[in-house]
Amino acid sequence: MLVVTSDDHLAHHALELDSTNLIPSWETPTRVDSVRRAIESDHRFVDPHRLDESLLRAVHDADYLAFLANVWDRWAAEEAGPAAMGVAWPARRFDQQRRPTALRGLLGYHGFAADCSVVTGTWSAALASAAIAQTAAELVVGGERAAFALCRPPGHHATRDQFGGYCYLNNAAIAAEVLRRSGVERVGVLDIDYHHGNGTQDIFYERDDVFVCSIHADPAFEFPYFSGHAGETGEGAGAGYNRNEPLPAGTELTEWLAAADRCLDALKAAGCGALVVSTGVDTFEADPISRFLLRTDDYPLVGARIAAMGLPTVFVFEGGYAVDELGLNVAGVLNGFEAASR
Ligand code: SP5
Ligand code: ZN
Repeated sequence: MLVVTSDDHLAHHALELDSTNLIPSWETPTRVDSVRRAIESDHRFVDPHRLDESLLRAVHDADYLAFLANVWDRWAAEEAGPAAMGVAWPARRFDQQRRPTALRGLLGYHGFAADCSVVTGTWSAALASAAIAQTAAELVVGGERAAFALCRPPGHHATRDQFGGYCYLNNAAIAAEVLRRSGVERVGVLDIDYHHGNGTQDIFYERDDVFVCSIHADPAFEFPYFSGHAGETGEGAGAGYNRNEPLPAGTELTEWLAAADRCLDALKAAGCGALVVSTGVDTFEADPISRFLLRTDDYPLVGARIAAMGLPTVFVFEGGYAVDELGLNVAGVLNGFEAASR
C-alpha cells in the first residue's frame, strides 16, 4: 500500500493536564517512528502534495483557522510558558455564540479539553498532517485501491471550530472532502479509534453525503464524555447518516467486530462509494490510557473486515499510545487489509 508521511510533525510536542500536573502529551513524535519502522519493508512511502487550503475552509470555520494560525505568536507575546491552553469554557447556560477578544477567552472558545495545548510547532505540524491526509485521498482518487496517511497530530476530535483530544485539523474529514470532490456521491467514514470521533461527527452531522460511523468507549466513562452516544444519529439532511457504537470497558475482539459489522452493513446499505478509516489502535490491550482489550493478532482481522467492503479506502492515522507495539498493530490493520484484498 502507498504510505504518505513526512517529518514536519517533529516540532509539535504538546503538554496535557494529567490530574494536577502538565505532562508531555501521550501523543508524541516517537509514535510515527514506531509505525514507520514496522511498515517500511512491506509498503512504499511517498511525499505529501502541497496542501489545498480550500479543503481546510470546507471543513473548518474561517475564524477558527485564523485563531490556530495566530495563537502561538500571540501566546508568546502575551503570556509565559511552553503551552497555550484554555482555563474557561462556554459551559451550560453560558453564551455559546459570543466570541471573546482575550487570548485566554479564545482558547476556551476554540478548545474543548485540557488534554490538548498549542505549542510552538503545532500549526505547521497540523498543516503538514492535513496535507498528508489530502495526499492519501488524492492517491486513491488516482486509482490506488488504498493508501495510508501516516500523519500526526491526529484529527478526529477536531470539530468545525474547536481543538481538543490532541487534534487541531480534522484529517479524516479533509480526506472525505477530497473523495467527495472527485465525484464519489456518498463517502463512508469508519472511525475505529478507541475514543469517539466527535469532530468528524460534528463536521458532517447535518450532511447526507458523508456517513460517519464510530466504534468507541462509551462516553459515559471515557473521553470525550459529552459526545458519542448511540442516540446521536444525525440532524436535518444528515438524519440517519451518523452511527455510534459505544462499548463498555474491557471490550474484546468478538464484541468489537460485531459493532464494526453493524457499521459496515450500514455504510454498505447507504451505498457508500469510498471509505475513510480513522485508524486509531488505542483499542490495544496494553494502551496506557485506554480500556479495551484488542490484541496484536486481532488487527489483521480488523483490516480484513474493512477490505471485504471492496471499496477504495483511505486509512488516516489517529490514536494509539503503546508506542513499542503501535507499529505492529498498525501494520496488522494494513497487512490484513491487503491480504484480504488480493
Ligand atoms: C486521538 C486520540 O486518541 N485522542 C485521545 C485523547 C484522550 N485524552 C484524554 C487522556 C486522559 C489520559 N488519562 C491518563 C490516565 C493514565 N492512567
Ligand atoms: Zn483515541
